[in-house]
Amino acid sequence: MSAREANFDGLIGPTHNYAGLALGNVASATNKGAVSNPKAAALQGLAKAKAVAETGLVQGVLPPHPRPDFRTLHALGFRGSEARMIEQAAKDAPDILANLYSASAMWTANAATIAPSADAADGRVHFTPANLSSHLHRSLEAPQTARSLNTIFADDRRFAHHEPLPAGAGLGDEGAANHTRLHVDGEGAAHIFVYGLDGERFRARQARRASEAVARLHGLDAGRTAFLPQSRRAIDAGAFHNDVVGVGDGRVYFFHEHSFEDLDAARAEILRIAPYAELIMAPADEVPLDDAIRSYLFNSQLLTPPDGAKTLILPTEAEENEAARRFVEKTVQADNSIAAARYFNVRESMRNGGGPACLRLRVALTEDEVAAAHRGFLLTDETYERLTGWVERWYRDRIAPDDLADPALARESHEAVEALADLLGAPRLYSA
Ligand code: SUG
Repeated sequence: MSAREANFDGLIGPTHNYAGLALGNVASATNKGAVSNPKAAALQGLAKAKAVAETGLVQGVLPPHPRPDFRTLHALGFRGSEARMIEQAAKDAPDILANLYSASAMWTANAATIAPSADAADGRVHFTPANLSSHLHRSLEAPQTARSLNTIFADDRRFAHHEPLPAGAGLGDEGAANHTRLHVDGEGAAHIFVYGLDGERFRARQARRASEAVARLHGLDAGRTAFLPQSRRAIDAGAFHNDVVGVGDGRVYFFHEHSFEDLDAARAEILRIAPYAELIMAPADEVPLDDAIRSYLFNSQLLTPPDGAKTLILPTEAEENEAARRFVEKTVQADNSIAAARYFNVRESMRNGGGPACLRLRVALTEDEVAAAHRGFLLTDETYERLTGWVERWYRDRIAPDDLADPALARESHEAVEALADLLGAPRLYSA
């Protein structure tokens, strides 16, 4: 039975804010201290997910994580009532508190790496949550990500869940954002893992050894798996994950000329493991690397809806950038597999460096596997209405940096996710 791509979007959490936590992420640094709008953020994300669902593709959501993370506050020695812990952390370690408040679990392209059942040696869908060890705020995500994935994909005859890799400098794993699967019917799928090389300004976040471990765990065919270095230049320009400079779907890989350290070697390697690959490259003289990163042109979703018209789902920032917009127009008109482009406003997430592709985790599933997934997490018209109602009920429309010291924000954010667990039909989601 052939698998179809399902997208699980991160439901943006009620504490979404701009704390400038991510090194090498230009948008995060630029917007540090700005006032966020969590309500708008969540509604923007849901509207994008709904539009994808309406193309006929299976669409799900991954829930926000409880924030602030009281377990970690406790582990760091803060004691007393929750209000007291917040007050103390705001005074003694506001930087730590900001990390514990981050809604970064929204960027589910970093939640895990997935292998569809057709590609895994044991015929199950494999999941490895990312350890996200490069940043404190992101390293806190793995336990809840594992809980959420286990809740949604519970049937162990069909779904195999691995532990996140051990955290450490040589094993940083940032999940599917650095992994692309290419395939055509009747041929084995190819897996491209892109790892980072430290630049002069910024350090790499994805380690080669981590990608290799994930490929081993998932039982991928070594003859159809490639490990390619991302260019230092791209990392230094702000491409902290490879999905900022490239995206693939089916036979197509759409990428920037400066995304790989060695372009010719990368091209040859992709064509070796996927001889059918259609490589669509943006030359730097048409789209300078800085424009590609500022506009998030490549942080688009490349979708094949049931009608077959391969479509780019881009952020409005790419429409506003002349070089990016022109290249999109040219690509859609050219004789290639990309047939259409649509722009979406996910500006609140973009201001923290997360575009349409960051907000979704792709899980290719057969119909039986979709049927075995927890229904509550699939986005139907009904769940969309309930989720937007939940956001309207619980979310603030502004969070300024000082608000993180407000125990009321901590309390209402926790109450919100507890209510969500019930709404999704998974009351043990945060405790299982
Ligand atoms: O890890 N931003 C995220 C953005 C992740 C985007 N994901 C992909 N490219 N797949 C990050 O850099 C900013 C949070 C803050 O600054 O508060 C942040 O973590």
